[in-house]
Amino acid sequence: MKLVVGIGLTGLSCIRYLVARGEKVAAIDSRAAPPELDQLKREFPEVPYTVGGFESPLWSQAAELVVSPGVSLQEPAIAQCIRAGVPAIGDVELFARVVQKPVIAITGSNGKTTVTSLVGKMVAEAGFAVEVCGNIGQPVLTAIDKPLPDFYVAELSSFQLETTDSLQPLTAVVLNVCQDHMDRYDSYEDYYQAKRRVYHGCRYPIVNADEPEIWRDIPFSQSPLAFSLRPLDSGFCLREHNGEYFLALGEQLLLPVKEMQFTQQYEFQNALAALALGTAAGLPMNAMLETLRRFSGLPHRCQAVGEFGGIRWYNDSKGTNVGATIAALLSLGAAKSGRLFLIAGGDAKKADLSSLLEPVTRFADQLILLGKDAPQLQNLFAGKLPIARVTSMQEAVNFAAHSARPGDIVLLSPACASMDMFRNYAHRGEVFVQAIKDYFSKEATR
Ligand code: UMA
Repeated sequence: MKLVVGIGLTGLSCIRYLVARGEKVAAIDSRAAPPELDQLKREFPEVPYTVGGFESPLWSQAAELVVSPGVSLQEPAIAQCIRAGVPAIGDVELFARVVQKPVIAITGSNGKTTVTSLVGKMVAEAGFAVEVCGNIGQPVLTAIDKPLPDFYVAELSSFQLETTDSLQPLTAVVLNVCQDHMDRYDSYEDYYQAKRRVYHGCRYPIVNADEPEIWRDIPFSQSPLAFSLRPLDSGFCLREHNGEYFLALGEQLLLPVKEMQFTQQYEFQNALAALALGTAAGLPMNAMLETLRRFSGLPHRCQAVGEFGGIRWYNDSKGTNVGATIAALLSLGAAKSGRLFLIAGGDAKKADLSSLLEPVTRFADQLILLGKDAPQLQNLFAGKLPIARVTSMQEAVNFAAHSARPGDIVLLSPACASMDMFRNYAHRGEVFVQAIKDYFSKEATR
């Protein structure tokens, strides 16, 4: 019997996939009410399951574990099975074993959803059929049961890569690495090594020339194609010409950055990485550049909510780690004229938050803290800038709306995961936007 660990999006997709192929399956989840339990009961009443803990006789009956990304392989029950010789794989490994079309694989600490989405659009613009899948939201095993595309574009998290051995992507990238998920890894090195697994068996590796420590010692079979924010002799880069910045391939200027809706360095990095991946996949340059001209970014990623009460509000709920929040601060902070109010906090996933100190004190004028790790942030910034502690998003927005003046900016960029207070980062972003609207609609009727 195959034991599917986790009854969320991934777990359900694994059960569907395995049952359809005649496998004997059981499921387990430590949560009392995992999100897809009702669906599991409706669709597969014959599948045995345990919820509300990992105590179960199912472990001893398992010939293989299929572990969801949200569950650590170090869970004692799982570790014990692995020690007893029971293989533990993930949904991406099942996908990798049967996938019939080239996979473009994207990982990194930040920007991976944007790059995945961009490359998906480039493939479509070039006239090919594409399935965009993985960490971005559609499980890979849901994608594999759809009509066969020409390419799969897969966003892969370090958790998914940990349980994957046979992927062999056509082209793959680790965009960048900063501290994240330290609640799941024993060290930064372990996290880093998990990310690098994306290059296993990869035909055309794409590398970030500005972070050579990620890939320098990997014995690639093909020399990698690089991207960089500095000029490169070959590879995709940012180049200045007559006072204007261009995306370029070596010396060849491709696109003035002003023709894109991207304005920030980290966004240019995403554009360059997408060009490199698309080139490795054989996409025509024109289609890729046209996609870059049109792409207007993703929701919850430093997204302008609008101007309310003369204050500009930004939703960067997807800023779930330190690197993302620093990028948001650099981008908005550098251009600000008034003050910047930063709403932060949530589950810091045991990350070292100290690298926030310099950019936050440089760009933010007021901190508004909420969530599980607000005390940790408060300790870090005590005496450095004014801090307000709140217990809900509405309270955070009310405080900002009361204290900010026309011309100021309010940025939600938590540097933390959302699950301590919200379903996910999208839910947190929606609650933020709704709280702004509620506050200002009440103001209007006053
Ligand atoms: N959980 C338990 N006990 C269990 C199983 C899960 O407590 O027995 C908890 C986990 O700790 C986690 C949550 O439940 O907090 C969800 O875990 P899951 O593995 O069931 O998640 P899925 O619903 O299958 O969603 C996963 C990805 N989530 C995670 O890796 C946490 C989704 O990425 C992804 O879109 C989906 O598979 C399809 O591939 C989301 C995410 O937050 C966006 N990813 C992290 C990130 O981007 O930082 C890695």
